[in-house]
Amino acid sequence: MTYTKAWLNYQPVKDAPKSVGVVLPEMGPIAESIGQELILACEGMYGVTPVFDGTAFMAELQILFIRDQSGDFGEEGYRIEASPESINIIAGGQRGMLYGMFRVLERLRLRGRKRYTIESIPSNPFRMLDHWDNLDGSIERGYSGLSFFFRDNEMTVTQRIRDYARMVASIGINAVCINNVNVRGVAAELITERFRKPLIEVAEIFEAYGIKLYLSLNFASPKRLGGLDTSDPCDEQVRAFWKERIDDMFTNVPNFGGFVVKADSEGEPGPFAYGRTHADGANMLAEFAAPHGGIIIWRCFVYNCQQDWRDQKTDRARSGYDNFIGHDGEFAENVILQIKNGPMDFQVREPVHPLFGGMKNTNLMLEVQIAQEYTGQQRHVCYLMPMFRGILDFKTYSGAEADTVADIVSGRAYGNRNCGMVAVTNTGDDENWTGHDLAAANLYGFGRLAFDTTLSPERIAEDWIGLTFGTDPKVKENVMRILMMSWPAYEKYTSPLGIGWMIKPSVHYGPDVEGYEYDRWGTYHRANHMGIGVDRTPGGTGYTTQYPEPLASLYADPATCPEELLLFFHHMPYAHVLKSGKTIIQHIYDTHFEGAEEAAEMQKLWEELEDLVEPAAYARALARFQHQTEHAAEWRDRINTYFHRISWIEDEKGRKIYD
Ligand code: GCV
Repeated sequence: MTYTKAWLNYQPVKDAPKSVGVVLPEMGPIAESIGQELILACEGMYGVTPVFDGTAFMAELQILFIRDQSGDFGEEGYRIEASPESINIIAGGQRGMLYGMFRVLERLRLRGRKRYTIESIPSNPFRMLDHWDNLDGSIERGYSGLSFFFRDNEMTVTQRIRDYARMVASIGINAVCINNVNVRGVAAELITERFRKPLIEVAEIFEAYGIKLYLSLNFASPKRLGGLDTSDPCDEQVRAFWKERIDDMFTNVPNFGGFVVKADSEGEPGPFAYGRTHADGANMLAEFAAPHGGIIIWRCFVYNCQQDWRDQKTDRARSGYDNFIGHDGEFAENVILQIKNGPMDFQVREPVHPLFGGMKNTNLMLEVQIAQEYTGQQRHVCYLMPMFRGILDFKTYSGAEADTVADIVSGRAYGNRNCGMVAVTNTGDDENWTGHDLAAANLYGFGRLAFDTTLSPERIAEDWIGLTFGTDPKVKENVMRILMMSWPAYEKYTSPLGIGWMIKPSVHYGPDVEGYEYDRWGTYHRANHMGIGVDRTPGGTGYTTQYPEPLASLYADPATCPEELLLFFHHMPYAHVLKSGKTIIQHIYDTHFEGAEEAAEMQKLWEELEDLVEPAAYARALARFQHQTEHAAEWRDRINTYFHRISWIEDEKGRKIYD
């Protein structure tokens, strides 16, 4: 299948030098990738093949790689000193050179040959992508085609994996887990001989781009693969099973990073079945991975998914914190806890997960989802960098001098070495990689933001637009407007004021206000004829008490609770007046009309680019914008009708609401 080059699309540029010389005094797979990329880029941009020999210094443009011995840049940082004639990329290791080179190529494409100096050291040690790819080729919550790692219970090793590795290395990703955290059926056998050969091939491709290969494992493997009658992490035979498997994987698969584990979560097996804690489970695996420098990434997405909707005390939002906080400090140094950004599940708006401020003596990783499971599934545009920016900037009040989420997950706040950011990725084998062409902005953006957590969403979008669509000012203006209005618009026409859900069960797409209301998943809005929202104050589920002060009090009082989260924390009457002067019900009507209009406006902004964007990309995205406009109107009408019917309160503006 053919596929686009996304943002690595090296189109001819204006100020092309007639010759390019490269001095790269390095050997090995990463150095080779650097050389190959420079050839590709210079041929595409300038129509010249760079020389790598002694004549390099005579070229009109020279690119020099210099190894820095000071240690200041670590393995991954770099300094670029550029002028129109020569560019020095100074780094402490080859990964730094690789990242520096990609930044140089971006600048050459976006701004031409200029004089500048940049220094960059990644904010986060781990910058990871998690694939939820299944062995049969399907992708759980995947909205851009099938897997390019697996098909028909086999691994596929193709050029596409190399191009994927190039793409994600260009944004600084250094770890990728290739299989779904729900490890079902034959996927459990990825840690056996059966998949060894293709796994080594993928690991080697990744290695050439500075990416460690990770696998999700099934905690019940001792029973399922080893024929034991238990998977108790404290059982000697179970320990022996894991030691043998883990030694084998690290010894025989080069560039292997470790494992991701979803345990005791949504039906996946875990230590609870044996009366053991998550620390027992994670540390046992970590003990065997440690001699190899391996990492165990343990997910905190643990909650009761068999809840009774009548039970108003049990609160899914509480569960991550309740299950893990008591184990702070117990996890081994090579365990990283992977925590979703919010306490529920990647909704369009959630408070920041209280574990970020809570677990000070544990390595933590922020998990976000660019697959847009609940934010339009790559059919609606929803540029998520503004949301991620807000999460990273959130002050946890956990006590350290610098204690935002960015400070914590970078390791700065509490001196942790193993930590970072991970995204559930949005790639598949679709022609454009990400289903919606504009969804690639989330992939690109996540990598850039994980590498440099100080970047603004606008700055990232500007770079992505230029690299993907070229530098036409109208394209830049319109696509920027679309991206920046997209998350607020999506929030407006879907569920209001932080309450979340209201989507069709299972598929998680399209409006269904009561879809999850009487279900077992702990996802309720509790709307009745008087009001809506979940009381999570001390008088309700008590979730607010999981935050330190002043956050606990701030959230517990409707007068100080940030309004965009009001219904997440409080059950409020429809007649409650917001700071805008509007009642909640009027806010619901207004935002739904506005959001649907904004969806139509985004379509219009795209249509203005008909002759300015490559025709195939234009057509692909246009079809999605048309769907989004219609679907946003459906959301508007369903939500407004529902609340009109149960509240009996009229829209002040007398607009059309169906009854
Ligand atoms: C991989 C949500 C999704 C599931 C996913 C789960 C998780 O519940 O709907 O498909 O499972 O999150 O993060 O493990």
